[in-house]
Amino acid sequence: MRIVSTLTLALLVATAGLLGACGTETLSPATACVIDNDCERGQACVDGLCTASSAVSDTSGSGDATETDTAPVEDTTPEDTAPVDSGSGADTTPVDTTVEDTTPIDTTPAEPTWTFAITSPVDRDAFRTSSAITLTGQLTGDAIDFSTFDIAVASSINGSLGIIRPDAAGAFSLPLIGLRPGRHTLSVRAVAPDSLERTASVVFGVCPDDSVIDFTADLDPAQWLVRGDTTRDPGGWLELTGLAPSRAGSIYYLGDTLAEGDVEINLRISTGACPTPGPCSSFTEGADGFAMNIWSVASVPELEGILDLAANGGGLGYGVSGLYGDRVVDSFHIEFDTYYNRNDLHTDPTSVPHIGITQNGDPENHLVYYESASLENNQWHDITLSIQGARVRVMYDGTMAIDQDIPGLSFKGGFLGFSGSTGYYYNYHRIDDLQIVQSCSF
Ligand SMILES: [Ca+2]
Ligand SMILES: [Ca+2]
Ligand SMILES: [Ca+2]
Repeated sequence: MRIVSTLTLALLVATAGLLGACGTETLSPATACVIDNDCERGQACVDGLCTASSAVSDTSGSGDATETDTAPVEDTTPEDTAPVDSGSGADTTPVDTTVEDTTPIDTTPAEPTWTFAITSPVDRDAFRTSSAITLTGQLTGDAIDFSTFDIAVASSINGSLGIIRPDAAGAFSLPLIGLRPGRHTLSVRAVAPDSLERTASVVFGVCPDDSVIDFTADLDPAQWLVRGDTTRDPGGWLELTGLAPSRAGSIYYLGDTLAEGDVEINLRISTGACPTPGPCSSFTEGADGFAMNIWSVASVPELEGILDLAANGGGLGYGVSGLYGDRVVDSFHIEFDTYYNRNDLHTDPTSVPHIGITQNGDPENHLVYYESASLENNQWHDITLSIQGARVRVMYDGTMAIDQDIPGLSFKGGFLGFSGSTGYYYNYHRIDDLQIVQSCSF
């Protein structure tokens, strides 16, 4: 039985035809009314009787209609539900389940209120296996004590690298020890005490260290081509000439050739008049100097053919072109020249001992040079040669001695070795700790 509106007036009996005009409901007596609120939902008070509102203007009394709409809906709900519940229990179960299923959709996973970032390494960094590599990062969030967070670090190559804790302000760091060579994806997972977590990753490379040849062992004839007066000194370095006039010698590494393109080569050099490298009181005019040469030739016999032609003395064991010959060859030279040639076959650009860059077997054409009076002091000097495209850099005892583009330079690689010579004047000419650094980039 439908509940009649609260305003109770005398019931008037209406005709069945009038009820039909009221619309959607089953037959029931028309209700007397004064205002719309006296009527049921969907009805309006017309001429003292509740009448279906579709029969009257929708625009009338919208504020009132809202109230009348709301109340009956609440009223009718239990009435509609009750018969279903009582009629068939089996039917009600799926109805309830459907409603409950929709509830979990609202519980989306909670997002941490904090963030974090890896600050080092950065993507595409490249390291050597001997490099000190440290992971650093920072958690960020308002008024959060991060000291109880866990930071789990793992590498795609090494696996787990440990779990650390940041400081209260969220900073964390972890030395990455023992990373194996290769391309590492470092995954970092930050987990809060409430188990909410975030992850970040960085990709970088680790290259194997390039071995240093320290000449402590006897030279393997299969690995080294040794010519002239060059020997391995029992002290553990190469001696190119020995302390005597008119000497010449060279040594070339046959184990591998240098690739075309960028390269870095480290070595130590020493030239002077004392038999033991280091401080030397007997400083006199010495000569001539030595050079590191890289010849772009296809075979050892071809290399030997060039060396057969190479001029000694002022030619430092590599002069085959220009004033020293007509051999056409692609080669790169860095010379450590301690004798000022002038009005000889060629004239040096300076009277001071110098580090010079030349190419193609021509000792006269100094593309760039650096004067160094200390070059001949018998002490060890650290040399780093770096070629990147046409850019040539030479570090001399940690000082940037040469840093210059050489127009047209295109390093072709090839057989690497050293040559030295003496003349009327002479010196020891020593090489040690040779390291050829392969490119490392990711
Ligand atoms: Ca050594
Ligand atoms: Ca020179
Ligand atoms: Ca010279």
